Order: sequence, then C-alpha cells, then structure tokens
Amino acid sequence: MPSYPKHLSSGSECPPLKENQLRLYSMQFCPYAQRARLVLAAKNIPYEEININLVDKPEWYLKKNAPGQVPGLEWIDHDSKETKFIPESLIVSDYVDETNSQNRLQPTDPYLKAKHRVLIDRYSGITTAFYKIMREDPKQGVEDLNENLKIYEEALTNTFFGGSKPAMIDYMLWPWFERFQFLGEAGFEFNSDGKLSKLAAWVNAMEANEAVQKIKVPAALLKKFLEGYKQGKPQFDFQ
Ligand code: GSH
Repeated sequence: MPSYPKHLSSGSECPPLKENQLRLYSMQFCPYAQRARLVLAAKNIPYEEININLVDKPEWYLKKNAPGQVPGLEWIDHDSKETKFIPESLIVSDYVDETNSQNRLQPTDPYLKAKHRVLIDRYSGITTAFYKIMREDPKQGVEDLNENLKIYEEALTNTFFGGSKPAMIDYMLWPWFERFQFLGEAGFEFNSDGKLSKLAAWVNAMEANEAVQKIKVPAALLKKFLEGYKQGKPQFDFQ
C-alpha cells in the first residue's frame, strides 16, 4: 500500500515551515491539488506536502485560507523572511511555472496562451458534469459530460493540447480523465461511440508521461475515496 502523510484535522498544530522549501497544502484525492502536484513534478521542483482533512479542517489552515480549500502554496520569502501563501490550483500552477524557468509550461505566445486559457475556463463544464454523475443526477451528468468532451476533441490538433509535449493546459485537464474509469457504474464509458478518438490517443500519451505516472493516485485508493465521497462521507486516510 503506498503511503502518504496523514491528513491533518482540527486540533492539530501547523508543522513548522522550513526556509528554502515550498510547501503544498493538499488532499491526496483532490483533482485540483493534483494539478499543482503535476506541475511541480513536471518541473522537477522539490516540495513538502501537508495533507488537510477537508471535513474537519485545522483551525490554523482556515486562518491562512478562509475558504479552507486545497491546494495552497506556502513559502518563506528569501529576502523579507515573510511567510507567503497563495490558494487556487490555476494560480498556484502559474506561479510555480513563472518562478521556475526550467520546462516552461505556459506558452510564451500570448494568443496561444489565451486560447489555452479559454479551454481551461470552459473545463468547468466537464468538472460540473463529473460531480453531477457522482452525486446528483447521473443520467443528466453523463449527457453533459459527453457534450462537453466534444469541445476538447475538436480543439486537439496535435499529440497534446500543448503540441508535441504536454503544456500547462494538459496538466490542468488531466486529473478528471484519471477519474473517468470510476464512472462506469453510473453509466459513463469514455469514448463509447468511438467519436473521441483524438482524446483517447491523448489519454494514452498522457498516461505515458513521467509526471503523470509519478503523481498518479493509486486506483484502489481513489476508488475507495470516491465511494465515500459519493455517499457524502469522504475518508482521507486508509493506511
Ligand atoms: N477553485 C479551486 C481550485 O481550483 O483550487 C477549487 C479547489 C477545490 O474545490 N478543492 C476541494 C476542497 O478544498 C477539494 S478537491 N474542498 C473543501 C471545501 O470546499 O470546503
């Protein structure tokens, strides 16, 4: 069984922050936190991961980030020694990319970056449908998901959305695709009519990517987590 640091709850102490090390507040099964973890892995940046129990949140985390959501990035500023914190998967991912020049993930061409950004913003159609299948209205959710996937099938003109190698957009879209395999019982089968062939090839290419493999959430644990989530009782620690 793979191990990961226990999710901290109310009543816990915030572990002391080390200088010269990025800290990511995370939850092992959160697709938004997975975005940030993918970017950190793709850029080969070492970081400390602190997991948060999202149904019994530590008081100290709510002080840092009032909505209490993950991911959040924290570090000690080299010059001022001030502690800095930013929330939100897209903002954290962009910050990490902009402040580390190796393997730049955002396109430098502003037009291309804007086109990618539109696809990332419209991705809420997919995430909303995903949660509708999980918890609200599976039938409608499956229809919505198939409809929203068409936009991405049409937009894909190369191996990756970023071209011949994955860019920021590919890592921002990926975590939900890793979870589609668990929607079978609710009636969703990815590419069941064969009309998403470009996306299916993208999934294969992403699965072979080093960062994706490194950050992959073990399927057996993800399945258990999603079963609890579906019933409104998510469990975070299985070891
Ligand atoms: N817009 C946020 C982002 O992109 O980072 C969404 C993050 C989010 O929804 N994270 C979930 C969370 O923290 C876990 S997957 N839920 C706890 C809560 O909303 O109280």
